[in-house]
Amino acid sequence: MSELILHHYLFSPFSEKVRAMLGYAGLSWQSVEVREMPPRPLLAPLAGGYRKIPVAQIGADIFCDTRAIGREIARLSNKPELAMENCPEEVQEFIREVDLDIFLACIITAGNLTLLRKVLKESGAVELGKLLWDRVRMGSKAKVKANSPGQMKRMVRAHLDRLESMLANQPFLFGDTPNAGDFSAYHSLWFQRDLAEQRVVKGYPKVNAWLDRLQAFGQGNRTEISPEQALEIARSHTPRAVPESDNDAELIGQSVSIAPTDYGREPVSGTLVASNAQERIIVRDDATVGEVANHFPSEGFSVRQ
Ligand SMILES: N[C@@H](CCC(=O)N[C@@H](CS)C(=O)NCC(=O)O)C(=O)O
Repeated sequence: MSELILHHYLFSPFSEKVRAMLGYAGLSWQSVEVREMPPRPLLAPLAGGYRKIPVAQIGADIFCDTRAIGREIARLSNKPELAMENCPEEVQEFIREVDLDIFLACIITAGNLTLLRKVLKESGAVELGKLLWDRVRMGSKAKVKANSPGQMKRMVRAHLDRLESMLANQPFLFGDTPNAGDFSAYHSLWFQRDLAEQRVVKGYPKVNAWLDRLQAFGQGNRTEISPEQALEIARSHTPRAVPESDNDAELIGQSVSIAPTDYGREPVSGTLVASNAQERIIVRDDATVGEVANHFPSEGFSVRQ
């Protein structure tokens, strides 16, 4: 069993990205299911204010954002292609686009009765109402490029056309085996095809076969644990040694806040202990779990003293 604990929920596309990576990586992992929106009082001591899901935990180290999580899965499984920075620049550029603009276009245009019914069945009417309100509020505070519904539908179709041609002569987007780019493109289309059961993906046979191929890897070997157990694991560990820093020299050892720059921009505060091209790490002393380290990708996050 790897020590990786994933804090996630069923309907979260980015959680599905990580579950699929864990399947490809063939890892055993521990699962803590969380609510679809804050407050999440049993995750807060670990996430420290970061509101996005999923979050991964290894002992007292907490990985915020699927890029930071992908790097850990790559390390644990010895599959370097799951870490974005190990992929060619062309793939990294593709990931930047599909993990934000294409993701938002897929999610927003997927909304339909089928999806609402599924969330209603899973969570009940009150939670569904709160969830819709939460997402409207989160959207109103976001700093992302606004596209009209018509533009977003065209973006989804153009994206599907592009994937269909990328898959013309190969089983995965960039060759014979998947890499981080495949998983970044996978989760938004899983939401469209498998959750919302939107028909648009059905018109793309190669994309459908590729989604099936990724799903055939499974989701690794999952064991449920309680949020209290995850907290106890953090409490009984100390953060691991940090890597060399070659960025933010003036901020190392200082009290800083780190926040995503796009949406869900709630900051996490702590002492900056490492900063390099891939990640920034802060250490926090939490009243419930003691010292924990939060890892964030350097790209897509801002740091403030
Ligand atoms: N860049 C983030 C995006 C994560 C994200 O947008 N997650 C969505 C769920 S799929 C989220 O946090 N929604 C708000 C929430 O669940 O509170 C990552 O790669 O992890």
